Amino acid sequence: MIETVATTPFDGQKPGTSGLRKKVPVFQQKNYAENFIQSIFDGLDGFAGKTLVVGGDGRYYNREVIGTAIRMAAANGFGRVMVGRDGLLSTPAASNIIRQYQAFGGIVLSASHNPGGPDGDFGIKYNASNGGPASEKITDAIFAKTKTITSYRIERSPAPDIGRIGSSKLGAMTVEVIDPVADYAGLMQKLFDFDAIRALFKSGFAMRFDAMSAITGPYATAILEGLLGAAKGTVVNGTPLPDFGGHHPDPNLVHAKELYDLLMSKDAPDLGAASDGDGDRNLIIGRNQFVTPSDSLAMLAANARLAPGYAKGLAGIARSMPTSAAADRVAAKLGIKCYETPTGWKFFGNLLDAGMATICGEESAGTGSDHVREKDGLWAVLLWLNILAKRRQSVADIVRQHWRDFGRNYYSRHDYEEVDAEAASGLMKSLRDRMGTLPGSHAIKAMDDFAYDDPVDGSRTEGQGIRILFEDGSRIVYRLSGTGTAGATLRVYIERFEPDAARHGLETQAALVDLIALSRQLAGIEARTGRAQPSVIT
Ligand code: VG1
Ligand code: CO
Repeated sequence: MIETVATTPFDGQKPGTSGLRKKVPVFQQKNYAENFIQSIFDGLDGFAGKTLVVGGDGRYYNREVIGTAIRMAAANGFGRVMVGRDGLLSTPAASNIIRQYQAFGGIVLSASHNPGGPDGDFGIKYNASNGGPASEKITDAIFAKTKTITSYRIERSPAPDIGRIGSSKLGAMTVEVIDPVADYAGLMQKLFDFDAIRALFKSGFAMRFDAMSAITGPYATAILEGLLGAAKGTVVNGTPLPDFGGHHPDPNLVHAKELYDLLMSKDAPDLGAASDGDGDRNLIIGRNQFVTPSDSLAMLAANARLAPGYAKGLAGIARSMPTSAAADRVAAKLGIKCYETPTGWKFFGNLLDAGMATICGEESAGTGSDHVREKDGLWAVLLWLNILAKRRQSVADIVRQHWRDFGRNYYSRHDYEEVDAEAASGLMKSLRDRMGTLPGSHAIKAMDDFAYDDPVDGSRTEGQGIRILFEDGSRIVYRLSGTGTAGATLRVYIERFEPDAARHGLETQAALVDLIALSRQLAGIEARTGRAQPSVIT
C-alpha cells in the first residue's frame, strides 16, 4: 500500500560538491531524508517502470535510509531497485552497476571521507544514467523541490531482507539484491593485465592495502588477495564498520599515518595504498616514496598504455583546476588535450561521455577513467600495480624518472578546517576585491576567480576558486570546501614548477616555503580566522 505523508520543507538541503552532506542527527530528524529523496524523484522525469540502483558505504544510518529509499522508489513508480547486499556498494561500483544494467540512475548513500558514527556525517547523492554524479542542472532542480515539498510517497510494507542475494517484490516493484563486488571485479579484469600482476606478486612483491574499515575492504580482499594472489593479510582494516573504527576514512598523510610510517620504515613493503569511506579515493605510497595525487594522475596517464584497457592510448586528460599542472605536461608530450574543470567529479562527466577525455583526476586523491563516471580508488591502485608489473621498477624509480622527463611540480594543499563561516567568506571576498590591484606586486602576473565553460553543453560555472598566478608559473589557489558539515573549510593550494633535476630532492613544504608564507600573508589568514597553521597538510 502506498502512503502519502504530509511534510514541510527543511532549510539548507542544497547538494554541495558531491551530494547533500550533514551530521547524522540532522538526517535523523523526522522526514529529513524522506524529503530529500522525494525531492530527487520530483526533480527527475520519466523513470516510471525503470531501474534505480541503491547502495552506500555502510556507514552509520546506511541501513535505515536504504530501506526508506527502496520503499519510496516503489511508491514513486520505479520498476526495479538493484541494491548491494547489506546495502553496500562503493561509489565506483554503484557507477558501474548503473551503466552495466542501463539503470535510470542511482542513489548513493555516503559522506565519503568524512567520519561516521552517531555523531559523524551522512550523505545522499543522486547519479544519473551515465553513472556519474548529477549535473548542476539536476542538483539545482532537486534543491528547488526541497524548498516547496508538501508530501512524500512511501510504500507502507517494510523493505525486503537485503542481507541475501536474490529477487523479491515490494508492491509492484522488483527488489534485486546483488553481490556488490562481482560486476566490479569483472570490469577490472577487462582493464588490467591480471596475469602480469599475479606474476608480480608471485615474485615476492609485497603490498599493504589499508581499507580504513570502510567500503573497499570486500573489494580489495576479493581482487588483491583472491584474484591476484597477494599474500593473506595484504588488506588491513578490511571489514566495513559503521563508524570506521572511530577513524577518519580519509586516505591522506594525516589519517593514514600508520601506513605512511610503515612505508618509510626499514620493513616497508613495495607498495602501500589506501582508499576512503566510499571507495573513490586512493593513496599511493612506494617504499620511501610518497606519490602526491597530482603526480599520480600524471604518472598514470604517462604509463596507461601498459594496461590492456588503455593500450590504444588516451583521448585526452582532464584535471580539476586546483590539481597541479603535472598532467598538462604529460598531455603536451602525448599530443592530447588537457581540460581544466572546477572541483568535483560531476564536471568530468560530459568530457568522458563525449570521448574527449579518458583519464581524469583531482588533487584530493581522486583518479579515474572512462570505465565508470566516478573516481575509483581501487582502479588507481590496480593501474599502478599493472604499471609496476610491466616496468619492474620501484615506485621511487618511476617517480624520479618521471620528474627527470617532465620536471617536478612541487605541490601541497593546506586546509583550515571548521573555521568561522563568516570569517571564511570575508577572506574570499577581500581577495576578490583586490583582484585588480594585487597583480604587479609580489611577482604576481594575474589573478582571477575561476570560471568554467563546459565545451560539451556550453554551460558556464562561476566562482570556482581564486587563482593567483605568478610570473614563474607558480600558483596559489583559494577556495571553500563544498563537502564539510561544520563551519567552513578553507583550502589553499600551492604549486611551484621545478625543471632542474638537481633540485628535485627537496622536501615539499621546504620547496614551497616562500609561497606558503605568501599564501597566509596575502589572504590575512591568521588575522581573519585566528589560525596560524592549517589543520591538515596534504
Ligand atoms: C572535496 C575535494 C574534491 C572531491 C570532493 C568529493 O571537495 O576537494 O576534489 O571531488 O571532495 O570527494 P571539497 O568541496 O570539500 O573541496 V569524496 O571522495 O568526498 O566524494
Ligand atoms: Co569518496
